[in-house]
Amino acid sequence: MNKFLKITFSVMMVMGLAILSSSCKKDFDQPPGPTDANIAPNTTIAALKAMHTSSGAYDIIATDVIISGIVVANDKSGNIYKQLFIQDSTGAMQLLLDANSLYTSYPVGRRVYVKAKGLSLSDFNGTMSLGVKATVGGLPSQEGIPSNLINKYVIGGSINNPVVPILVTESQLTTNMQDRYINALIQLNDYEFVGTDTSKTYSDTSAYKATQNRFIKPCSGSQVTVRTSAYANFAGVSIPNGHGNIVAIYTVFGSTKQLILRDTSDVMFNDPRCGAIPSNAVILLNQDFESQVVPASAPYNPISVTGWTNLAEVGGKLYAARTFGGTKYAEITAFGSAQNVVISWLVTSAVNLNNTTSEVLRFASNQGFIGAGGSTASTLKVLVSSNYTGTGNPWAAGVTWTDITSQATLSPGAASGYPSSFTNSGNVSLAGFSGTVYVAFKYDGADPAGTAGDRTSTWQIDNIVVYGF
Ligand SMILES: [Ca+2]
Repeated sequence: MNKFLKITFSVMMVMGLAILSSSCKKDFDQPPGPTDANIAPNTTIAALKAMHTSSGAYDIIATDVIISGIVVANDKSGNIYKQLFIQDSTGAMQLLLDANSLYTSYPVGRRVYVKAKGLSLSDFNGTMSLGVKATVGGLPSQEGIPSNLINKYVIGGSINNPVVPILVTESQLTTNMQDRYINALIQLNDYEFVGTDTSKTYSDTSAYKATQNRFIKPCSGSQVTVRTSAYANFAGVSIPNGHGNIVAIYTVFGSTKQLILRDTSDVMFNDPRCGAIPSNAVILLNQDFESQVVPASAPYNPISVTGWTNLAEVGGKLYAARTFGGTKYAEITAFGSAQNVVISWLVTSAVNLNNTTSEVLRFASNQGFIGAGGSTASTLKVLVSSNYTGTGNPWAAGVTWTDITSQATLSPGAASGYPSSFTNSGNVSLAGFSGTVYVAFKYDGADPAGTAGDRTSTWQIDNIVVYGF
């Protein structure tokens, strides 16, 4: 048997088995679903997209191009209108069809074949679509395939094909028109809606029916637009306040990355927000400094918390209890000290890591007045010790500290004044430590004569939390 016959024979065997098994499984109450058409796609979606290289152009497909893909999004919720999004292993495409209730014929998971000859490949600000070129108001326009012609170009195949969103990071999503993720069903993990959006609904519920942009962001990183039509049946649903994963169709509008939701079930924001403590966590340390006494004006009190150490190694400056914007915090600065070296320590009370696992440290910091003429070298270090005893000089010989600063996100600082808000550190793992530990915030600054040697940043530290599970 030559190779071709062998393959043909084995394919026939498999087909025979498939027919046998399906005839066994499918009883009279289960009519057979639609099957794939006897059409051979000859072009990948990536290859089709490569035929459109000039943004705004209308490329009429002149040859017998046939693509095939699985429907990943349709008009079921009303957020998508007269469009289908189909995807193969190379890319994704938006089909413009001038008809309503497309989801009844083209459910998510259905394979479709598109005979593209005669259709127009164009883009709207970088998001490509396949439709027909028409003239609207005397100008060329990319329009939907007329409803009476849809069956000529779009042929439905098998249903219930698996649809798995492609897990990506925001940096993988580009605004290049050929980007393989444009029009595709993608997933971004660990996002949440920005705080100002959590009191809103997904879209406009007024009579104006204006499409709305909302914004999601990771705990640290850039935000991404979630764009929702006021005609979506979830336009009036409240934006969720949690954190988690999101599935959406990725589109671009010029240089803007836009996500289009299929439905609210694509937004799996069920975890506590960035900076919030998980509900199942065991709190091992929690200090917000709200019990500190802060006079209306200087002199301010040094931070004083039972079990904590607040000591000046060099320069005589202590962490002070201060308040601004409705919260109290610990503040340290070399500014105005006239000292060549200012080293100060704020050490927490003992943290017992014996009864938990996967411990995490979080805190918030704010850095002001970096000073234009001075050094930008970091003036704050975050340290952990397993052999500090909780009393005495933390800098004493024999006391060892592990520098974990690089694991934390610190306030970027401002040359003059302060950033608009505190910066959350993110999760700093303490899982590598065991027994009883202490966490230290070590300030290392200077304010000598002149400005060249200035290291005068003012650091404000708040909401120091350690938890485990
Ligand atoms: Ca506070």
